[in-house]
Amino acid sequence: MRIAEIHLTPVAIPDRPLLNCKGVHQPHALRTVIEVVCDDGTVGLGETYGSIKALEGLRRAAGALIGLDPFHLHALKSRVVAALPEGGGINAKSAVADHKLTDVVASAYEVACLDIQGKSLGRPVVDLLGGPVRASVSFGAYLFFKFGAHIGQAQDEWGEVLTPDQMVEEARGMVEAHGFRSLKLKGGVLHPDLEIETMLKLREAFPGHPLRIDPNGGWTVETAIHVARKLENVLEYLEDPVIGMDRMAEVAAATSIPLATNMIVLEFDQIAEAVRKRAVQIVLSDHHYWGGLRASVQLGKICEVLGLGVSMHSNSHLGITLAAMLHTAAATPNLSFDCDTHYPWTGVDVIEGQPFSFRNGALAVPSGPGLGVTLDRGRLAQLAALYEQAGTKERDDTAYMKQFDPAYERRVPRW
Ligand code: GKR
Ligand code: MG
Repeated sequence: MRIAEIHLTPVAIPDRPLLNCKGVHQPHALRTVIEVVCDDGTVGLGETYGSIKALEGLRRAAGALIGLDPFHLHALKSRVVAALPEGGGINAKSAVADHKLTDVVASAYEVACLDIQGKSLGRPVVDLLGGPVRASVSFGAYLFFKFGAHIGQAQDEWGEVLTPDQMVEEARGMVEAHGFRSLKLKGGVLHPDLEIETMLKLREAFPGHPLRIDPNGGWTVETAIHVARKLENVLEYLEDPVIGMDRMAEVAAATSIPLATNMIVLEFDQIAEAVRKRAVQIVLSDHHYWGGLRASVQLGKICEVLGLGVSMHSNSHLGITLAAMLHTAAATPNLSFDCDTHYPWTGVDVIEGQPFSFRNGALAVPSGPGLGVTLDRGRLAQLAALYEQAGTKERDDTAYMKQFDPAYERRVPRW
């Protein structure tokens, strides 16, 4: 069995005006849907970022993968590395952390190859990762402050969320609709004292629900320590309060709240320094940039050995990514926190049938062969057409924020 063709389809997903420390989500989030077709007709699916750099990297590596045995995943990685000799970072200039292009590209194709392997063996991907340690995976509510509407559009069903009380209502909506337990607030948006008040109100409204806040490095060390003192017995973990290993270590030394990250430990090479400096206690895995599903499971093992916890990061995504996250989470024994997902904000999908529906905040691991999801060509065509119409080719939350507020400036840290 050999790879015969690769099809890459950039798509746009309607998104809400969700706020973070760098600005606001644009009307569309971008993704790329990957189809790897083998000479026997088996098709493997993948999904990754939709930025120009991701797309170009995927395109350039595609030619090098024709003829590859989809079971030969080490060869896949070396072919990708050889096809992209300059490697380079993948994220837009306005992002606050960067990922290696070669890891992102290899990961996207690895997922598709694992889908092919599973389909040809008649086994779910989780069985290729060591088999499931859990039949379902729990997710948390991803709470965002938000504007009520995109520029020129009517208010969306969530309305404006810019105060602590409005955030409690957003959380209530998420919990009632999906049964989530953990509640994660995207912070770094309002003044830190208002975000402290928000967390305290969430604690009051949802006793017993694990709470987290993630300002994406939007705070100074001083602010982060102030927030941590106020929320000492409130948070399950504090995610990326500050940017940089040394600053994280300073905050970690000043609080008993575990610090989590998807911004300072993004690669295997960074784990040793983080441990030496006691900068983080929990690493968020994400197969899109850690190098794939197998690498994410390996990350879990390394964290276990080093006494670090593991949680799972998310960006805006579709059901192919969600299926890949489910198989990975199910095969990571020490993933002991509810995973992040933006899926409830997404509202559309490219897979056949009903979109994934959370039950008590959890999703069953798909049991069909491979990833267990099938591409709906009609839906793919619609979102591909939207990509062409939308005209957005890069995520830039800061530029879009400037359209709401021309005086807005990107400042990390802001508070
Ligand atoms: O979607 O605004 C967002 C998030 O801030 C996202 O870009 C981050 O990558 O969810 C992420 C995080 O946990 O840092
Ligand atoms: Mg984060």
